[in-house]
Amino acid sequence: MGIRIALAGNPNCGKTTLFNALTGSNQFVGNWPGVTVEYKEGKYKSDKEVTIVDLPGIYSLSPYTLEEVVSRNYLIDERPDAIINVIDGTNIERNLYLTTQVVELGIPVVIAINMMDVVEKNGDKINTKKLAEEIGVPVVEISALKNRGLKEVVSAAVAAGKAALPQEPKHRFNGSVEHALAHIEELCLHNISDANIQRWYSIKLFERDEKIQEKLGLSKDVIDHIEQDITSCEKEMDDDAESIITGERYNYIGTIISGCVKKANRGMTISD
Ligand code: GDP
Ligand code: K
Ligand code: MG
Repeated sequence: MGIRIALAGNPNCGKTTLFNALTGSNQFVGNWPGVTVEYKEGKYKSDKEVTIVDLPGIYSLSPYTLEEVVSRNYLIDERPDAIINVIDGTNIERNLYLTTQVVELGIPVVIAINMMDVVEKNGDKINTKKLAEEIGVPVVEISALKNRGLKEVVSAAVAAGKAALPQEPKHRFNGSVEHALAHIEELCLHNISDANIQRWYSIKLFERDEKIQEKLGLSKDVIDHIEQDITSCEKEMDDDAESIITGERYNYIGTIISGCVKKANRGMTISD
């Protein structure tokens, strides 16, 4: 049985370099249906049962760019067996914003911290063991350019994909948000076929994501009902729904970074 692994990450984190190193000349390159965004798929050089997909670079799973729409549709509709979330190790804080969202999809995730050659040259230290514990996914240090850690990261992703355990995000939002999310799930997400993705959908509905409202075919009645949950949370937290979610993600990332990343000459904190 074949395993499908998707590479997801910010633009310029090294996804295509990793994809080329893993697949060599075993590549198929085309366009995503209906759009001019490039589609790349290939077989893993060392095991033809493993298919790798290079997703367009994205900063979030919100629908603001064509790349974000293409990448998230692939992840939620095609449900790859595992995701390798490629992170630029010189820019972990910014890259983790996407990570906090990717782990909510319910698909097994492995983090590949790329550009480790540069990280080491800079003298920065990343506590990968602690990072793995905090986020709840395996973390592998790699350098796609220098061919380092590539076997390890694919092995970890194949193992995660075969185990097929639903990815459980460790992060929880403020109680008021969680209350609204639970209500939204109860209202309209209990019947979707893949239960593991309920949480991700509930967060998107909380953010008033119209593409997701449409995709789920929600009635006006249900949308109005959800709106009540959202507005009461917004009143309580005195902020708009999207800003609440974004702000809480950044707070969470801040605590992770201060415990796991130490930049040379700059003490314990990171500011890019
Ligand atoms: P993508 O946008 O995520 O597909 O990123 P690319 O694969 O196009 O890489 C962006 C840039 O980073 C290119 O100049 C790569 O050569 C470089 N790059 C990728 N991986 C590494 C790495 O491990 N170390 C170093 N030093 N550079 C890398
Ligand atoms: K690029
Ligand atoms: Mg690329």
